[in-house]
Amino acid sequence: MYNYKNQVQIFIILILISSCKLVKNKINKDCTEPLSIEKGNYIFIEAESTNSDLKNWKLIKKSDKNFVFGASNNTYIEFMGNKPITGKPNSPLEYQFTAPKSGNFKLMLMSSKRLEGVRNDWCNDAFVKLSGDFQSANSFSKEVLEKDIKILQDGNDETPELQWNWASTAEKDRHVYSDFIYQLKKGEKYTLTLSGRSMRFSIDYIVLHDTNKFNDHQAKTNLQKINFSMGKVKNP
Ligand SMILES: [Ca+2]
Ligand SMILES: [Ca+2]
Repeated sequence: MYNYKNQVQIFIILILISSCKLVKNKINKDCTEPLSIEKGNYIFIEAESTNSDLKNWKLIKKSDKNFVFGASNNTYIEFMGNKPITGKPNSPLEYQFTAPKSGNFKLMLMSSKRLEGVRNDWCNDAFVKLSGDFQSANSFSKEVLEKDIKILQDGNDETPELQWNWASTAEKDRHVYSDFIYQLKKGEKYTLTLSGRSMRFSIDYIVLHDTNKFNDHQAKTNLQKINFSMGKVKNP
């Protein structure tokens, strides 16, 4: 009798496991099919996957005391040079990528700030520049986009610390805000350079999305779904 009950329990557990798997696969399918990275609507780069010397950027992993939960690949980089308020471009990191198709692509960073008691608008920015055969698709000239421009968290002082938030706002002149949109050519190689500005600013991944395909809100929502479905971001 005891053995029989055990067998029934095992059977029920097996059914539960297999049904969970079905549900999981279905969710993955729903999330990835209409918005796959392969279709070339996104260029996705882990911030930690650079061949450059990290210098003042620190690699942060799950075992680190200050790890901010939810990072893609469970790894990200935190800038530890300059000061929490600001500084000159420091510790440049290079990322090479090939445009999957011709079109206008907008740059966004998944980012986090660690204030340790300083003001809300500190620890929240970096610098970016792009080189290669591109044209500007926003208000900046190509020459401006080829030099370091400050990129800060969307919402500036309103974003909560120790959480992942988008950074896609450009600030070239004080309090004049724009974004980073590049007109890329299919098959061309580009180099994006990310440099530190304020201390304790972290970057998890870099993404460029096709602006003709998605607006900002759609791109942001889709990307978070893709990350979960591909297992890049782990649940607690
Ligand atoms: Ca700032
Ligand atoms: Ca990452």
